[in-house]
Order: sequence, then C-alpha cells, then structure tokens
Amino acid sequence: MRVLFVTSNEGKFKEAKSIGEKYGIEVEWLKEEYLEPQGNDLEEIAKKSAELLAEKIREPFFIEDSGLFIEALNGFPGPYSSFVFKTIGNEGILKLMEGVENRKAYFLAVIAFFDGKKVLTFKGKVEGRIAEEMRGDKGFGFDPIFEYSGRTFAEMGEEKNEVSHRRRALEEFFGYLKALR
Ligand code: ITT
Repeated sequence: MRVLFVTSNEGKFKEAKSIGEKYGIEVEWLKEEYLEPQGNDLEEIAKKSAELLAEKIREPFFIEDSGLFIEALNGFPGPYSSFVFKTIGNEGILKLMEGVENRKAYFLAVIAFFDGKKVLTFKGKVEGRIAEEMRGDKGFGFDPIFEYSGRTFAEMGEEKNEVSHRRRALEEFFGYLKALR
C-alpha cells in the first residue's frame, strides 16, 4: 500500500518512510510547502491545512503538523514551532530555559489524512525534558535538546522511531489504513 506525504521537511519524511516500512506501507514524498492557517490548536491547523491542500491535490494524501510544548513556557513554542526553530533555533530555546528548573516538555504530532472525500486526524505524543545543552548529531529540528529517558532524540538515531510522537501518530494512522483493506 502506498500513501502520499506532503511536507517540506525532509527529516519528517525520512522518519515516516522508515516507520512505514515496519508496517508494510510505502510512504511517498511530495515536497511542498503549504499554507498553514494560524491558531493555537495543532489539530485544527492540520485539519484546515489539509482541507485547503485537498482543493489542489485532489487525490489521497496526508500532512503532519508537529510541535514542541514546554511546560515552563506555558506550552511555547507549540503551534509556532516551525517559525521559532527557523528564527531562534535550539540555542534560543536553551537561552530561554537558562536557570529554569522545570524542564518538562512534550512533542505532539497531528496527522491529517485526506481520503479523497474528507479529512481525518490522528495524534501522537511523547513526554520528555529540555536538556541543559545540545547533544547528539542525528535527527533534525529540536532533537538535540529533547531528552527522553536520559538521552536526547539526536543521540538515539533510529531508536527515536520506536517512541516518538510521530511513531505514535503514524501507528494509529497506518492501523486505520490497514483495517480498510
Ligand atoms: P511541513 O509543515 O512542511 O511539514 P515544518 O518543518 O514546517 O514542515 P511543522 O510545521 O510541523 O513542520 O513544524 C514543526 C517544527 O517542529 C519544525 O521546526 C520541526 O523541525 C520541529 N519538529 C517536529 N518534529 C520534530 C521531531 O521529531 N524532532 C525534532 N524537531 C521536530
């Protein structure tokens, strides 16, 4: 079974492809940046983005909107993660977190799947903490500062795909696709 993943982010695509292989699903990449309406709710943003994109693509596809939510910063950067990563990056987040004791954070991924008629959503979450410094050279985005069970995602490599928010959301999504057959 094949399914089209629309994303401008190669890191996201590579992980989805690798996770898809475990489920016997071939994830195809359509590299494209699409319009994301602003908002505070990741699920709503993903759903609306997919509905807008569906007018153009017309065949089944999925997108995935993800974000890093830091408890001490009241959930920042959350839905603004992409912009914050491009502007202040990991260094900026570490600076904001200097001297902050509560380092709890989570990643959330929302998949919005257009099945040819309507949009369905699937979610995945992983809890961790913001490391005191960047560690590791694998992965992408905020991986060097997101610590899970003592190691950052950037230190975990392929093992990240066993526990990540993306894995959990894709697991639900692929389970749904397989049940359709
Ligand atoms: P598309 O919207 O084109 O898919 P994007 O990079 O803009 O790509 P998002 O809007 O979902 O993706 O933004 C999420 C941000 O959070 C982005 O900067 C990612 O690098 C980062 N991010 C998402 N998942 C991550 C993960 O597993 N590890 C580290 N950073 C992640």
